[in-house]
Amino acid sequence: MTLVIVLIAVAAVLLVSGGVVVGTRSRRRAPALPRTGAPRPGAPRPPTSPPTSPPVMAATEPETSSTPETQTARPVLRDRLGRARGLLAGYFDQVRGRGGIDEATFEELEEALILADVGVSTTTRVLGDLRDKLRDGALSVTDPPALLQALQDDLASMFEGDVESLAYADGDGPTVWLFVGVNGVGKTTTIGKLALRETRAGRGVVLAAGDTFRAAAGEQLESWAERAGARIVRGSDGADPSSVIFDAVQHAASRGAGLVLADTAGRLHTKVNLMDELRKVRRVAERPPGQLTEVLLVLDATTGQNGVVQARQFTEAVGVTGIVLTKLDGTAKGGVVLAIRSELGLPIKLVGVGEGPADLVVFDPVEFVSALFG
Ligand SMILES: Nc1nc2c(ncn2[C@@H]2O[C@H](COP(=O)(O)OP(=O)(O)O)[C@@H](O)[C@H]2O)c(=O)[nH]1
Ligand SMILES: [Mg+2]
Repeated sequence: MTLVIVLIAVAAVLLVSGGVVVGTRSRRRAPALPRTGAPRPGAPRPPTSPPTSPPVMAATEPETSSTPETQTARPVLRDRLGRARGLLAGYFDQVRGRGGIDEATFEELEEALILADVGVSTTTRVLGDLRDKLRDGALSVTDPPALLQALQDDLASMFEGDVESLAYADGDGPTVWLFVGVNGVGKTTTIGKLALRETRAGRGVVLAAGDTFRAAAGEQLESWAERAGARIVRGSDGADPSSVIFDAVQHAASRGAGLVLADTAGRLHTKVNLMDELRKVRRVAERPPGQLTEVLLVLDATTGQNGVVQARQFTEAVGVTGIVLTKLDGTAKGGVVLAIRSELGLPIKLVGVGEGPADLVVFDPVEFVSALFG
């Protein structure tokens, strides 16, 4: 009799877990389950069991206490772009100080934009257009401040038509946002900040710890899950990243969580392997019930033009829907935003301007360009 009761109890525990390796870092903690290797997505799987207990909604409740995480004041872009503005300000002051507009004015502007990492081809094109407009009368300005204003308007207009908001799926399945990018650019941090934003908006969020290459990556994501009150699905170190993402989607679907934020590794043994792995991850993330609506390439603004090269590689491999540009607070090379937009045609969806939980802002081109111009 005792043996029968024990067997029933064990079966109940297995049903509740559904075979998914889950940790929840809500303030009201759900029972932690041991971490094991996750099965590969191709392997035969038991049917997903319906939850036999009410979903743990504590993980997705918006927070009400006054913890540092609840300090949501949006950082002022102008303050955070101090370095980039500082670089340009010297040049712009010089331009403003001139009596009129001549070839030297354009040379100064060219030098400033290239130093700010706008890139040679974008700089040449933008200044070329401005020169043409002046020559054929489409633009009639005679004083340097008006020329600077025209340049500012032209730069902001490069972003016209961009869809900057992140897309949610229409149907029932959980929305999946996949984050890709090389090591150290800020993928995990960005996911953490977004998890906080989305749980606060009332969404059920599941984080998929798809960077199984480094043990620390999973732990880092776990601490963000804890801050955000999101759930997390992890595999064992070195596990197949696709299987972790597969399990996270299943877990979200079975718990009725609307959003999966999928982390990935930025480095494997060779670059070819990474791109192959990411293609596979993408295929798995697209499988129903998951609905992949965003593949976000995270780029570190401090690496400047190198970001343009990375963006080409990732776009060819996995099809990127938008860019998250991080560390704009720490660089004078903020102009790389313009190079990325004009050379790749990809929308910049979010920018990171610090390491804190609120330091992620929706990209606003007009605000951005005017912050650069002083
Ligand atoms: N200053 C600054 N640091 C950032 C930003 N985003 C990420 N970081 C830092 O960059 C480092 C690498 O971030 P991480 O998320 O681990 O990168 P990952 O390897 O792509 O996942 C960490 O020290 C982060 O705190 C940002 O917008 N500004
Ligand atoms: Mg990471």
